[in-house]
Amino acid sequence: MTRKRTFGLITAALLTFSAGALGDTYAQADGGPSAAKGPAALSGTPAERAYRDFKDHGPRAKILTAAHRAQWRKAPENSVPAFLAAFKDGAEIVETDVRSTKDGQLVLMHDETVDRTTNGTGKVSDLTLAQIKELRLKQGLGGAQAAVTDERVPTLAEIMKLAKNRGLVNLDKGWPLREQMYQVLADTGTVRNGLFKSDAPVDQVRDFRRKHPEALYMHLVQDGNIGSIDEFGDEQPLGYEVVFDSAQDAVARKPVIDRLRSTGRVWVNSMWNGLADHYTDEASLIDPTRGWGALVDTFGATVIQTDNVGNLESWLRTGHVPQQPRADIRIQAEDFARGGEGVAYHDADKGNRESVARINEDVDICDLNGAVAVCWIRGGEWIDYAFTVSKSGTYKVGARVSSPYAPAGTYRLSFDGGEPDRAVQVLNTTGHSAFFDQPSGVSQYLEAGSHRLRIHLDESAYQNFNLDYLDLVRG
Ligand SMILES: [Ca+2]
Ligand SMILES: [Ca+2]
Ligand SMILES: [Ca+2]
Repeated sequence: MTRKRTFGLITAALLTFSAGALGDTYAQADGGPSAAKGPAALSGTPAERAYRDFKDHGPRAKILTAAHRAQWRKAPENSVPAFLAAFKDGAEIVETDVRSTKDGQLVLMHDETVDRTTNGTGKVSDLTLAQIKELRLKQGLGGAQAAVTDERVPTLAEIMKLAKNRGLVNLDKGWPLREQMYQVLADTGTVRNGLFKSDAPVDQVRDFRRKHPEALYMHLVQDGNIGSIDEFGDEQPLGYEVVFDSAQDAVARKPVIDRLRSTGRVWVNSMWNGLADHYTDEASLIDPTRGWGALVDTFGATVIQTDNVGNLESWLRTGHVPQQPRADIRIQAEDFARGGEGVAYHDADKGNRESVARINEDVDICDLNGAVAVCWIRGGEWIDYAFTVSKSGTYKVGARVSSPYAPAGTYRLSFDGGEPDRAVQVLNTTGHSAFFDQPSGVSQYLEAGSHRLRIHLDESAYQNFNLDYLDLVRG
């Protein structure tokens, strides 16, 4: 059973066997790993369907995808192409951040300053719209060494027009500007596309909602303001964004989640550790039951906010997270060969700095929001991997890496004790937790059987990246 986009009578018939009430978990009785997708509302634009789906919180409500700061894996965060890509990749909701310029115009910018994400500097509130429009956005999540693109900072009005037929926009950071935001939605005919959110005092929220009953509103709740659920009384919001740094938090307990689900959507965030304990995107890529599966089955999530729209959508539709790109052989960086220092690896400093795995060995292994990776990579180090080839052939090698630096590092590969191949430059990915697959350009013919691969970190090069895994793809 898929979780998303279920069509047709056969699906509808199967769903009649689904559990109507919440049992011990939120799983439905369809044999699938988790809650099934209800039949999607098929009529209207994607935005109209998202609007109806968001207001549906029944036991068969479709699980919705929210793209955090838009699809920044394909375009700068909070940029026009990142919004287009997020909706195209299947997100029903795109989360964004609204701020006011010096001359009172609403623009999309996560940080208080433009420093991280653009080629400019200064506070948004100290710059006019014209000045901000002069700036260019940086790739991905930005950062000091990220490449500058041709994209510009969008206004809220520009993005709402873009979203009008495509989906919902979650307006984060903008609560103090709510009246002005509402006016932009009214002016652009997109009141049904804007999803307001805050953790403001309940009285303040109630005033806003009574004044604008058409506005979609979701409340952010964690243990510190759990009392707001009672305070809303019979004027419950359409959903709650539930934040719990530990599964032991009161707000994450089943009676609370059951109650929230009975009145609206339960929105949970999987971008990094601490938003929903350790149930993250990266953990989901290793095993969905360590992330999204648990969020749905144990914590009642009916909206998941993610930095991995493509993989979440795939999991919701098929129950699987695809290998991207497809790999014939995947060698996890932390699964290095046995034998210790000087035999299986050379590491620059004694001890395993983060000790996430192989704690008695010197190769440094980190948990980067759920990704288990070799970290603290330094020039002169090398690591061996033993692996088995089942089909002889020529294999192309790629690596899943992360780094906020440019250059990020240089490595060479050698097979079975041979000479190291060409130097491969690791490219900036705009964050330590922003992993991307990067081809190495190295191809190697390998006979079926056992092999050994060594990654050499050039002594003379700047080395500051993290290695999740190496992929071998047969050509
Ligand atoms: Ca070490
Ligand atoms: Ca090291
Ligand atoms: Ca790994």
